[in-house]
Amino acid sequence: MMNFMINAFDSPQQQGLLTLHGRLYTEQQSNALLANLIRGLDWQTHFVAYGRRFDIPRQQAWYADEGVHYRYSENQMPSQRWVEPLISIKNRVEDIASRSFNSVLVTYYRDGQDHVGWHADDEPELGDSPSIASLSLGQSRQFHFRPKDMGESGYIELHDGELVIMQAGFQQQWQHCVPSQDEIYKPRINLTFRQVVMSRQEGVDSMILDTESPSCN
Ligand SMILES: O=C(O)CCC(=O)C(=O)O
Repeated sequence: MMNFMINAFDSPQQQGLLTLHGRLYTEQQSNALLANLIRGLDWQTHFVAYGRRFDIPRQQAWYADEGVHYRYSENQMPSQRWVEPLISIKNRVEDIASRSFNSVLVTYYRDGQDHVGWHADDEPELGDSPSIASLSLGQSRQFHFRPKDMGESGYIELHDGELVIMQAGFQQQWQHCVPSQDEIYKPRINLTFRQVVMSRQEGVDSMILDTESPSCN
C-alpha cells in the first residue's frame, strides 16, 4: 500500500501498532492546507518550565476543546479553540480512525533543520494506551522509531497528505522522533490528533526532554 522502509526487526508495523493509511488529500488540497496553516495558526517557538525558557527546534501549536490542556511540567501550553481548517481536517481524520479526538498538536518544520528528538506520547493525561492519529502535509520526512527496551531502530518516510495511526500500545513500547535532514529546504506540517482524559490532566510531557536528550540523528 505505501512506500516505506523498515530496518527494525519486529517493527511496530509488524506488531500492528503503526497503521499507514493512504492519502487523505490530493497534492493540490494539501498544498492549500499547508499554506493556510502556516499563515493562520498561532505558533509557539519556545516554552517555559521550571522557571527556564526552552527554545524548541520547530514551531508548535495546540488546539483543543474547551478545558482540555497540554502541560509541560509546571507550565501549560497555550490552548486555543478549534478553527478552520483544523475542524474539517479533524472530521476527516475521525472518520478514518473511527474515533473522536479532543485536541491536536500541530508541529511546523520550517525546513530540514527543524526536528523533534526521541520521545513517546505517553503522558498520563492521554490515558493508559492512547491511539494517536498523525497527518502529514508538505515535505516528506523520516519518522524513526525504537523500542523503549533499546532494541534496533527503524524508520518510515511520512509523505504529503498521508495519515498514520499510532495504535494503542505504540506509545507504551516504542519511542519516536523526526531527525533533522540537512538536505531538505521545504516545509512540513504534522498534526497529531489526541484524546486527553480530562480527569488526568496533571501529567508531565516527556517531550520536555527534547532540548536535553541526545538528538535522534
Ligand atoms: O512530525 C511527526 O511526524 C511526529 C510529531 C511527534 O513526534 C508528536 O507529535 O509527538
